[in-house]
Amino acid sequence: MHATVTGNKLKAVKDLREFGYCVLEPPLPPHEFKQLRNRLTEVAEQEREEKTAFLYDGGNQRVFSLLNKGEEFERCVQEPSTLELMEEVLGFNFLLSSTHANIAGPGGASMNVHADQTFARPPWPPYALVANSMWMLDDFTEDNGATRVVPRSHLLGRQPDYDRGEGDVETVPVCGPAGSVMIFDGRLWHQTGANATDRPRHGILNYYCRGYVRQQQNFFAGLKPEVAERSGPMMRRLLGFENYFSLGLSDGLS
Ligand SMILES: O=C(O)CCC(=O)C(=O)O
Repeated sequence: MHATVTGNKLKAVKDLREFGYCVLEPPLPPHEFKQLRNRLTEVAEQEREEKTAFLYDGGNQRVFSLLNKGEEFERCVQEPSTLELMEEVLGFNFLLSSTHANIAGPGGASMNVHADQTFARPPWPPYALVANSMWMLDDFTEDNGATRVVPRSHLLGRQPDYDRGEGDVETVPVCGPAGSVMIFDGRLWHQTGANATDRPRHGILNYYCRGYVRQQQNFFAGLKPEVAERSGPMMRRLLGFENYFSLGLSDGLS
């Protein structure tokens, strides 16, 4: 049994707990989704043309620091239905850890199986420290490199042990129509699939963490000032400009 695409929050929460991931029906209206996808493909192409693109694994491309690259991405990281599910996994006042795109290009290889909380030394606590979301900007299929997961592996509470052959564990592709979003627990074992088609598979990874975990991206150092300046209360909270209990204070004040 695997998680299936759903528009029902209760089922999504149940899938997250049971399988370590859930797949949401497209949360954005079509015109907003189109803007998001267009902007990502435009930025990715520009970085390839300018020779600043981060290319790897025989055809794949990462596009980092999306918040500096278009307001479409600011809206995406704040999409309410995905944030509601993040709160289920990460609790009160979680943060945005990073946002970037992973494009599985034609001929791109699959990635090592891993969980996303590598920074945490074992033993892991019996809950996720981080959680990720994969925004499917194209139909995700087994052939074009849909993210592959090991359902229920979040319950193991550890990284795969390559010395015990767990790098070759069986994974299943998480497929969905363009616009769908997979939310997954930071302990879930997963990998990018190999893209055997002649078209790129575009995905955006909005990655979040508990309010007391260090963010992957240092927004205080790297965010364009105008993005911070125009951000509303939710964005400021996600970026880490608010306190979390006694953490993140300024001159002892929240
Ligand atoms: O692109 C994907 O399908 C997954 C990417 C991933 O696992 C990662 O970036 O850590």
